Amino acid sequence: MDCRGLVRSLRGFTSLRGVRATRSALRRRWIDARGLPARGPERARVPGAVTGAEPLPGGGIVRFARSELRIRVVVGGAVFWGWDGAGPEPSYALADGVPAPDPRAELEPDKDGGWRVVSERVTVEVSRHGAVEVRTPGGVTLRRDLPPRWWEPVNGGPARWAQRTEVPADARFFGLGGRASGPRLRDGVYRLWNTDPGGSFGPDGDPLSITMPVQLVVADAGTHLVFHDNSWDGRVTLREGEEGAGSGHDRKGSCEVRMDGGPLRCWVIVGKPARVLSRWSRLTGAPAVPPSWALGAQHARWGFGSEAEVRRIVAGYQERGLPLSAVHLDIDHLAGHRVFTVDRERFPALPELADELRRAGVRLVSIIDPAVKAEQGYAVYESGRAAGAFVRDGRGREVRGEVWPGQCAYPDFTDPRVRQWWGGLYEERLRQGFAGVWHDMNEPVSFAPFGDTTLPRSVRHDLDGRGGDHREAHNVYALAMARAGYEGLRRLRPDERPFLFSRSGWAGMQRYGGTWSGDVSSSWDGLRASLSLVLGMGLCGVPYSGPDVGGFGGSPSPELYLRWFQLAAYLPLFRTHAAIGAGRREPWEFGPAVLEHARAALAERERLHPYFVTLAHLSRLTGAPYVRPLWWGSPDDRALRECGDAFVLGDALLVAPVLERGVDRRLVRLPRGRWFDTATGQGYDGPGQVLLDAPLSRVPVLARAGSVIPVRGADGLLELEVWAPAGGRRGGGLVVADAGDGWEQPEVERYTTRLVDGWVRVKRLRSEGSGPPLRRVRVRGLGAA
Ligand code: NBV
Repeated sequence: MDCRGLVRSLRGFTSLRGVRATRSALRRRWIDARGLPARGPERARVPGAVTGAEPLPGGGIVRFARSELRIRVVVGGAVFWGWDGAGPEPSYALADGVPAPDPRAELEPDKDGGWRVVSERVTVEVSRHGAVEVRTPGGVTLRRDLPPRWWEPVNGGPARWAQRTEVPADARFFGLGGRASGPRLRDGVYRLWNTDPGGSFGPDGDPLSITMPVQLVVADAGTHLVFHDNSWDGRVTLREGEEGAGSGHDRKGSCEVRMDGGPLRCWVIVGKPARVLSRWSRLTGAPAVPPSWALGAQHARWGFGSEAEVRRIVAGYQERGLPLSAVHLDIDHLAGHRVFTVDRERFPALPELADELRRAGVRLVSIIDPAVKAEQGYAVYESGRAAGAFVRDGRGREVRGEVWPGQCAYPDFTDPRVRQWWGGLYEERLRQGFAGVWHDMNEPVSFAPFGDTTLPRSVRHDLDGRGGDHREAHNVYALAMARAGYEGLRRLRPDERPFLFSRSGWAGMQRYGGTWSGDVSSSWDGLRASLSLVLGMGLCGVPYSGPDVGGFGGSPSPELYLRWFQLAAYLPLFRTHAAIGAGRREPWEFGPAVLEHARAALAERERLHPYFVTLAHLSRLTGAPYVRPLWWGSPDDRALRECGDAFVLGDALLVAPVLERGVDRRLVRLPRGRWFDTATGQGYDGPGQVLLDAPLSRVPVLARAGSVIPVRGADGLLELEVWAPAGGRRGGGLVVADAGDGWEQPEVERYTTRLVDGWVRVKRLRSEGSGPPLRRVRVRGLGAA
């Protein structure tokens, strides 16, 4: 662990808290020993031979000797299939139920005794023994799922299952939630069980707080997303293929998903990355658009400790003319760490402080942990108990865990009544003047010196009326908490978009907000890991995220801090944060040179604010993440698939952060097309690699020729930065102007660009009504002309 400070601050953990955590861990064991009988002997099963089929709208049911497979292509082209009678619902991931079946997709027999469903974008071929192959309309195989296997306990109980899949030899895997070792997921086993990293993690940290059975598979043959809609504990084993260098002996890539229970069902979406993400967001919900202030620079710290310290930090930004849009208060502002309370000695007048900051353009954001101190007389606990809100064991007794406030009870967010109750509690946060919330410790965590740091697996959950236990509810706990918080905020303050981001979550969490890296280590490895997390989450449909700038627990060197700052200035959530006892994170604490370079990064972030607003809205409309891997527009460029040290921000910018110590130049891989170094104006043609200067003062950022980037002009008005298109080519871009923090959906302005006789012609496509005002245009990339 790189964080001596953190260790120092947690020393208490080894004493009283340690004893209590040990007791809690023993209790967990005991509860599970009684609540979850040993599995006993199991019987293995495979589907067996095909026996018949029944067409239904969008597909049908194929029957086998020992199972059946239900296939349905839905409008928009996503394909669902489920074994053993599994349908697409109930599902925590789906936003608005199941889309209608595609009436043109039909189940038909094939010549080998199997069946297939042919649709406009994809063909699903089912073999006689239950292998399922997904092909492009041109007949190229994207994936082949071998017949699944089940292991059923002879004495009843959930069946485990395994599903092995072959993919083309050149395929690369991405996603699976937030993975620190990515963005490209190399050979290995990835667990599906949301887990608190316990204060620090680097690239080896796995699993982390957000695991999702969502993979993006990118190959020459095409890109597809596969989602195993199952929230149980599981493991995904990935093995990349190998090409036989023209010998014809390729080794295919493979993926095996093994789950401890729950349905064997999945969704597959095929197409270009942009299309795949657009369908995925239609299925699981449009990403929430953060209020526009949440796209500015934010500062957090565990351990401000007092109102005076908050004022000191804000004044530090103001005196130096550094923009700051929000300050986040961590658990140290709570009374004894109790959720929905305030420590009145340290924070005697929070609403007044919030008001004062707000007038200076700075919002307050509050941490919210799910665990409620189990203490008589504590209003939140009492009201929760009265509402029957807390999880119980199989014998009906409230289950306790150990977290910051001491012994705690855990709301069952999978119960709609509990979500309603919990959402109402946010009223207190609004009264204190908070403008947004930050959900933490919601994997959920219960401290334990051994075993799992979470609730016993046997505790009961409502699961929206179906009933079940923590084995199924664990991974969706934070998702359901986010729903409770988001819906509560919408009810309480209907005119403003909620700002919520959450450490843990699951597929669909983007409907309620974003996430952040969690406790990434203050090291160069941690810096790399933090980019991997943002890219991976974006590909799973969660576009708003960012790291703790400087890492969570340690004291970054000035250089590391600066490089982190420069990276995060181009990420959706731009927030400095640190643990109690860790080193400083204010830009002025690292010497005058770092301050000036950080100032430049902040100024650029401010200038790009309209671009971030545009990307946030486009994300809502199209599902495309703001931050995308380099292969986003050219998934067939194999070199780009390997590249995890740069990204494209929207369509227009390519950002190449410095992720290594002592570097002042770096290689940058370019996708096809012409790119301008925004610092020098020099143009380069991709695909290929260029060596660019990366002095301490900046990281390389390139603009795509022909692009239109909305920026904030010197007078604060939105203007268009237009990069000259290459001769004979057209360019263009979309702009969505900031319409405040309410629900108004601003118009999408569409621009095209063209080079005509050495002039750049920028055209706005006609819009309905009077349209937005004319925009000032600044052209770059024309050299001296
Ligand atoms: O609330 C304290 C921290 C918080 O600062 C951090 O951002 C979270 O990821 N929290 C974890 C709990 C303590 C972890 C050691």
